[in-house]
Amino acid sequence: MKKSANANLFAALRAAFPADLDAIAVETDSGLFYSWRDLERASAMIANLLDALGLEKGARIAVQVEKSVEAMLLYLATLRAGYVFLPLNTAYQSAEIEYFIGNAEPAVVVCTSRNASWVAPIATAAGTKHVFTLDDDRTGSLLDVAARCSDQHVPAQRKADDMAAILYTSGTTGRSKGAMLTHGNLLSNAEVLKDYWGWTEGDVLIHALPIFHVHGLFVALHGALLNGSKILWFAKFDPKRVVQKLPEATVFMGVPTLYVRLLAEPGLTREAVRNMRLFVAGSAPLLIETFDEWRERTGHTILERYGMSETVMLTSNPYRPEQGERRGGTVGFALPGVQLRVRDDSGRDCTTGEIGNIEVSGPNVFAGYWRMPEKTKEEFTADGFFKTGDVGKIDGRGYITIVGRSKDLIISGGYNVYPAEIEGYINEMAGVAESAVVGVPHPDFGEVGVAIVIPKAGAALDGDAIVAELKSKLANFKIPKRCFVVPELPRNAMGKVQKALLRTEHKGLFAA
Ligand code: MLC
Ligand code: AMP
Repeated sequence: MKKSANANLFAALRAAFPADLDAIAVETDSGLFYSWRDLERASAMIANLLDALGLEKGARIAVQVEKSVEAMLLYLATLRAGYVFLPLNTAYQSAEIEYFIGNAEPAVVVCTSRNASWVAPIATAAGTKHVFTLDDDRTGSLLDVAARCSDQHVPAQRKADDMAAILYTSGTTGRSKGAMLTHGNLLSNAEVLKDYWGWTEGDVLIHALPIFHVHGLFVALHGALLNGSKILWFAKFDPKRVVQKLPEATVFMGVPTLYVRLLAEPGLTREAVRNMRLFVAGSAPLLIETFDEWRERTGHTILERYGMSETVMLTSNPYRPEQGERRGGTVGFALPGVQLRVRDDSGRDCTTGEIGNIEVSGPNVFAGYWRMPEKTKEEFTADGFFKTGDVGKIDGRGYITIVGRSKDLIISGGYNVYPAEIEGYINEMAGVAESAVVGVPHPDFGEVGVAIVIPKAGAALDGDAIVAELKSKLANFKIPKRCFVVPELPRNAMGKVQKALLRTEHKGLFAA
């Protein structure tokens, strides 16, 4: 009987490596060079390490490490061996990590040696059998053990609907949920983007995003790998150094904050971008001012696209002029294979230009939330569309504009911050009666959180002290940039806090 083709995403990425395996695949900002052969061999060695652990199918490999090529190789190795990659933001602190590890029950946890003293006990308590360290200077127990493994490995046979990764996201409500993405979700999206964005021979990608979220881990990385393209790798986004490397690159991807910071660099000139083919922005709304200024400065029109952890990429402005112009303030058209509709709260399709809830379906849409069948059910319509929690409209030419969110979410520098989570922490503090966290405009991060706190009768609270206490508990990007202590919050007739009024009151706090 004919064996069915292997739908393992790694197999597809590997098949796209160039014939010359000694060509440079990755050049890092610290001066290291990795050939395609290096990627092939090192991912095989780590995959063999994982295989030797005798893990069960579907085992999760949770990873909280600094960005490095070795961390990327661990991702590739996890796919290759057929396990499930679970990336965690390096900013997460112990309470956050405890939740993710407790919920996902990973078989393997990989952390930095600096954090091992507190991550390892959390992992052990959750039943994790194997804890490794991996640092961003090519050291750690993971590499020590992998160095003794074979550099030959046949990718595990996987079906398109087998799970490849879990990304934690708060979705529309409540505690973080693990979005289960399959090999098929990721590969179908990567293939569509390869074609839609015109990836071509000779492309070189500047990779300056973190690799624990969709944008850096999937969109940017898969884009380059599936095209056999060289990557100029930045462990951390540094606008000056990115500008210096622009002449060697053709493709750049960033959240809007990266574009704002690049525009502040005098070195960003038409000459610097002379070889560039494509600038992609997404993960948060790109201000029209940034879009316009970029075009004026560089002669390039940023291509804005829209996606989510649960769906990878959903829409994109056109790449080819014959498909239409790239329109600032819009996220373009639904990608090929994606069905996107806008409906009102009663489920009626909105008319052209009418604002409603964005719902989507397609091969890119995730398999559900990890161990939360009820939640998963709630987030899908009866006819199988995923409710994004984003609110938008479609114009007469089919361009989609996101006008807001029905989910109470702040997007700060491309990271999601859930007010309910921050409010929960503030409300537990001594002397606090109640709090509200709202997003306000910020010139660098696009939007940042501001906390408004009511004290209990007789309690004396200090906003700065509240911020300081939050810093000891939560990832830094979630910390409200300001905290006000006030006697009361504005409420409607039902007693519900009117966050819109708070947003209006504080919208000028960080005016540029
Ligand atoms: C850092 N800080 C932030 C922040 N990042 N504050 C608010 N929002 C953020 N995003 C704060 C820190 O708390 C710290 O404050 C100070 O800035 C310096 O920290 P840093 O780590 O040195 O910051 P920096 O390196 O400048 O980081 C900024 C950044 C980073 C923009 C480079 O946030 C980033 O890489 N963002 C990209 C996120 C991303 O990849 N999103 C994609 C999600 S996928 P203090 O007070 O402690 O000093 C997705 C789907 C899709 O959304 O469609 O793509
Ligand atoms: P995440 O859960 O981190 O994947 O974030 C997904 C959310 O980011 C989406 O639901 C949108 O609210 C937002 N988002 C992504 N891209 C864009 C964009 N181009 N414009 C506006 N919002 C965006």
